[in-house]
Amino acid sequence: MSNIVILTGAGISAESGIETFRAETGLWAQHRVEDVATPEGFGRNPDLVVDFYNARRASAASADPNAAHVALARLEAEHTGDVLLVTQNVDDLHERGGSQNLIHMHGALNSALCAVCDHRWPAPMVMAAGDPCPACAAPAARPDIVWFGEMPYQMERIFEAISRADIFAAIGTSGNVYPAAGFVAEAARIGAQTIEINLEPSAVGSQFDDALLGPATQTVPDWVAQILKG
Ligand code: BJW
Repeated sequence: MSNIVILTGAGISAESGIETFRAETGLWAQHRVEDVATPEGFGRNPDLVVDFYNARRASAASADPNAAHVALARLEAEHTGDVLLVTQNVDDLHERGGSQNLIHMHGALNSALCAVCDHRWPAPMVMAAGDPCPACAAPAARPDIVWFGEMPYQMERIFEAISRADIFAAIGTSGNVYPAAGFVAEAARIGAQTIEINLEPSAVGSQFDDALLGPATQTVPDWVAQILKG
């Protein structure tokens, strides 16, 4: 009975039509990171940041989970050990694909956060900067997203799961953003088998034991079938 921790990134949602960040024509080629994905950018121009996430929320709502999302839900349902899915993605395609044991370490588009009292509530499709918080009434609504310089969510729970992992897989992530890019080193340190599933080797690709290269909608169902066969 093996315990599995899976890290996913933008590449798993690419074939659902959601843009990745670091592709040649990806989100970071269209927007300055400092403007839309830092607390300082939000402080300077909250409308710009809220509009960026409103557009991404609309894009996610019109996308459907693909065969890779569904395969990971099947793994969670059928595998006899623990399966924890840690996603850097802010879309909800894993949930809609059927995954339940899931951590959104970089936040979620469908959640709003009060910058004053930390209350969370379901984000409307179109947020406005300065929407009032339903708990404390401060005009301080912000997207519930982890920007650069902020602490990713549920790190203790993630590292605890990695400390018990027999298998660690990273799917569709470029290995450029920490602490997520450091999970493979931690998993290797405790002796887990590590595998990278991606179109091409990532920035930390050399740290994995194995690689499965190709589009996630093909490689992930194949990998899941192999694990479930035992
Ligand atoms: C396919 C495919 C297909 C495509 N099939 N594959 C040095 C060490 C440690 C930390 C730092 C450091 N220097 C600076 C830092 C801090 C900083 C950081 O990492 N900066 C780097 C730029 C160096 N990190 C932070 O600030 C984080 N907080 C933090 O560190 O707090 C302190 C702390 C330390 C230690 C422990 C705990 C806490 C916060 C990071 C927040 C990231 N935020 C963003 C934006 C917000 C969310 C959003 O708007 O969606 O999150 S940045 C962006 O990058 C987004 C993503 O989640 C993240 C990762 O991107 P991802 O998913 O990898 O996408 P891409 O586009 O890069 O790659 C796609 C991949 O898919 C590619 O490999 C393709 O090949 C592949 N692919 N099609 C299979 N069909």
